[in-house]
Amino acid sequence: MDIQTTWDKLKTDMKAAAAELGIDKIGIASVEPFTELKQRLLRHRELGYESGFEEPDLNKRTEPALLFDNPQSIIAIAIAYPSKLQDPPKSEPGARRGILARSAWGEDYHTVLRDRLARLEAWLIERVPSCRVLSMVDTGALSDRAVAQRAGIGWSGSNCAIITPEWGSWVYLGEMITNLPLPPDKPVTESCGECTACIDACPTDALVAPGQLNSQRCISFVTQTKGVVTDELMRKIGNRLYGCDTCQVVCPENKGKNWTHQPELQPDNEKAKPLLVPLLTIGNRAFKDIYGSTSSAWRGRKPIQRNAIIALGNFKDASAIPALTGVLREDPRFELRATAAWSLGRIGGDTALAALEQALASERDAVVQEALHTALSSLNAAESR
Ligand code: B12
Ligand code: SF4
Ligand code: SF4
Repeated sequence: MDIQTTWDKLKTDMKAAAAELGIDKIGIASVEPFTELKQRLLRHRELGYESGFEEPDLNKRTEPALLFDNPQSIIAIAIAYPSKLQDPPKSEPGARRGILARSAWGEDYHTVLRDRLARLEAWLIERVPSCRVLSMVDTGALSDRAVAQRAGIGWSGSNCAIITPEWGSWVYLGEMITNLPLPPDKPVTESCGECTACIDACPTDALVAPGQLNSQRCISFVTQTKGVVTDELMRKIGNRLYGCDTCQVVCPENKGKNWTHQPELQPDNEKAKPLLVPLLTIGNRAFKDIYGSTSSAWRGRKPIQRNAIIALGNFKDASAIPALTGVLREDPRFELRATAAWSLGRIGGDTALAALEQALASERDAVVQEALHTALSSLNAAESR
């Protein structure tokens, strides 16, 4: 067998072994620098569209040779995840619930993909003992989507997601740079065509053009921040506690697609759609016990608690007033007190008004004082109308 045939055969065998390794799709990308992506990332930065969660070094992001000695190919993988809850609990008056994005259902996908990449590495080393690899998922320097696109995993959708012809966009992505000269795959030829459903459905117009996201306006990003959110964005967060799936839910390529075969990724309804009020007072330890194994915990409990407060305001459910008043009086974190003031103002009514006035008498933090004044003036204006 000539050398080329050897690597072709290894690639074919590896793809045939994918399912047994727990991997849903494998593609091979070349290690050429991602030159166009670099220009794109530069422009993205200039426009202020970055989230701040990306690797800041654009050379490292786009040149595999800076990350690995003498790279020869990149193996990209995709793992499909569920998009539907079975018999989800209802969100009802007096028992309102929030929702975690699908990417936070089940066990943390970083753990699951690292496990699959480790299995693939063992499989490769068994066949090629001199094989070297560098694996990454999400937190690595490379753009997982750009690698997946080049490797033929899927196309880059107008909602920014990699959309696979087989699994839709409900896939997590990971990759390994290797010293094996595996022949590259071709990018897929499908595209979004004339569709604009995701751009039309985005609640904040964060998709400023097809495939171009202003992260600062993306609800997924906002739910992962720790500070006080603007009135406009709080209203648009709805009851999302972590992440946002709207631009994928509306995508026709995802219609009817719900993947239940990856055991670790299956959701627990009570975690995916939790009651809001208990989240307001959850302690650090309990939070870690419940959410520590999911991908929603990486920023700690504060963003999720803040989002739970926002959700209660958006539901305008008066039964949440005592719990929100408790936050306003007792929570040591000013961001949560300011958000509780907003929520009480949004719910309105005499009890909420009294709680806001009482808090103003003792509040010492300037940000919370301002939130209290804003909430009170909007309530007073509503009353005099
Ligand atoms: C930072 C980040 C975010 C930020 C910014 C997202 C963004 N769109 O840039 C925030 C917090 C908002 C976010 C949200 C989400 N994220 Co995120 N995120 C990342 C991270 C760490 C880096 C992304 C990045 O560099 N963005 C900068 C943009 C400019 O580059 P890019 O998207 O990587 O590359 C594409 C563009 O440059 C484009 N492009 C290049 N040239 C050109 C030219 C033209 C003309 C056009 C139109 C496009 C184009 O094509 C590239 C490939 O698609 C990656 C992991 C990683 N290391 O790559 C995960 C990742 C992209 N996230 C992921 C997920 C699942 C999500 C959410 C769905 C989570 C949720 N449910 O809330 C949302 C989706 C939001 C959205 N519509 O994109 C997955 C995506 C899986 C998939 N099927 O695509 C990734 C790959 C993590 C993983 N390993 O699975 N995320
Ligand atoms: S994740 Fe939500 S906010 Fe972000 S682009 Fe998609 S629909 Fe818009
Ligand atoms: S909703 Fe339409 S435009 Fe958006 S990603 Fe899906 S197919 Fe593409």
